[in-house]
Amino acid sequence: MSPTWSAGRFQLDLGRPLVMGIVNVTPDSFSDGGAHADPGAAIRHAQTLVEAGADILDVGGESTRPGSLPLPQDAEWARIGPVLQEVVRWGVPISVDTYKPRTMRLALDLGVDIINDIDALRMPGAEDAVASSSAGICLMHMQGEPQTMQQQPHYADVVREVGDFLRARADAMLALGVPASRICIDPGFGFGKTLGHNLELARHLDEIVAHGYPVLVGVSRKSMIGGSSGRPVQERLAGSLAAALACVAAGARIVRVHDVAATVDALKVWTAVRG
Ligand code: HH2
Repeated sequence: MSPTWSAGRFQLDLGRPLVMGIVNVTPDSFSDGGAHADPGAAIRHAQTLVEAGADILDVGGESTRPGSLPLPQDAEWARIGPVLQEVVRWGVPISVDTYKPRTMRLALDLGVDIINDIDALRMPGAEDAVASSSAGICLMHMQGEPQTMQQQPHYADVVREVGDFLRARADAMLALGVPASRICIDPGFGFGKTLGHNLELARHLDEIVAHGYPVLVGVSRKSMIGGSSGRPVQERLAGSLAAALACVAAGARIVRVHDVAATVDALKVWTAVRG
């Protein structure tokens, strides 16, 4: 039987890798800031991602790129609330990319299926906001916080430390009564990590997979793609596909991407070749 991820209204079959399409309702995201900043544009973009084959939509209202400042909760909600209200009716699993407990609660009240938290539910009130729901939970590793995380990332053993952190955060959720079937983990590529750390994590992703939770990865257009290919942010599609496939080959089950159509094609071919 293939593994599944319990996510609100959905039992997501992880027998094939799933594509999570990014909907950034932001003026300043690192690769598509301003492209879908108003609700109408974001909803149209979300529609194109669904048509391109996205299995999940991940809606976010705050850029957490290196150096970014936190956004007040009400401003975040003003951006994403109208978008969520519409997309939640489409019959597609909806994820919300937030670390703010109040945003989590409002989104869950609207019926979203997944809380995707770059802070792994560490903000006071975040665990409680999601524990009693039925939402899927993505726990991501980040060293430090976005404003300063790239200044001096440091690890003695990045793979072990990231794995231990994710394990501890998952254990904390289990202790609150959250079933393991709702939890997925993410090493957090680019969040408090040098190029060397990111590559080390990608190379040893099987050790994160071995913790037993579905693994989600977000490598799309990130600096590790630029660092390995020498390409600027708008020319990182080929590199992003290569990294996504390498992660899937190592056992990642969900890839969070900007370029859904190309990723869906790449995964279809990869799956067909693999047999
Ligand atoms: N990366 C970003 C945001 N959210 N969530 C998970 N689970 N994993 C990731 O790797 C991840 C994430 C950053 O990418 P993006 O949303 O495109 O950029 P920005 O933060 O500038 O909006």
